[in-house]
Amino acid sequence: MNFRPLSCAAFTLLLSATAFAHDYHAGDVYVDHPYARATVAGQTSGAVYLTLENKGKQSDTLISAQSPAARSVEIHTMSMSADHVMRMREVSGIELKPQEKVVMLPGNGYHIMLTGLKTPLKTGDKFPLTLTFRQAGKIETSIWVEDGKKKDAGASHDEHQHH
Ligand SMILES: [Cu+2]
Repeated sequence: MNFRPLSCAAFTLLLSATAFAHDYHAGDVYVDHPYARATVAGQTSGAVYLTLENKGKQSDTLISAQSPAARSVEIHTMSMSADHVMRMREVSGIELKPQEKVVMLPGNGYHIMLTGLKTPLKTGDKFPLTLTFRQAGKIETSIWVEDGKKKDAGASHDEHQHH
């Protein structure tokens, strides 16, 4: 098969032509594939994962996020504590150095926490989320809800953390 890489602009054009735009940017800051996991019955909070990339020459920082889908939206980081429990805490922002890329993944590291969901997140739903960067300003994204049961790395308890 002959695969020719598309330029970013061509790719975005292709995507928007099919109403599939799932890559956003403001200035030099790019947001790719933002999604949330579907919630289960009784769950009133959720998490959004996305890829942030700074293609510029100056640092920028994600300082906040807002969504009409939740009562509050915070930037969290999650890590294994000394007693082998995954804990998350709020951070004041995510700094992106020039050319730095941050990939949020379920199970570890950063995520965007939605607290007080107004409706459950169902697979296939979409909802708006606005990201605010110190330099680049606001980026409006559409979050796609994906199947929370889908298997991925880090979602299950990690045995090799014991040492
Ligand atoms: Cu969290």
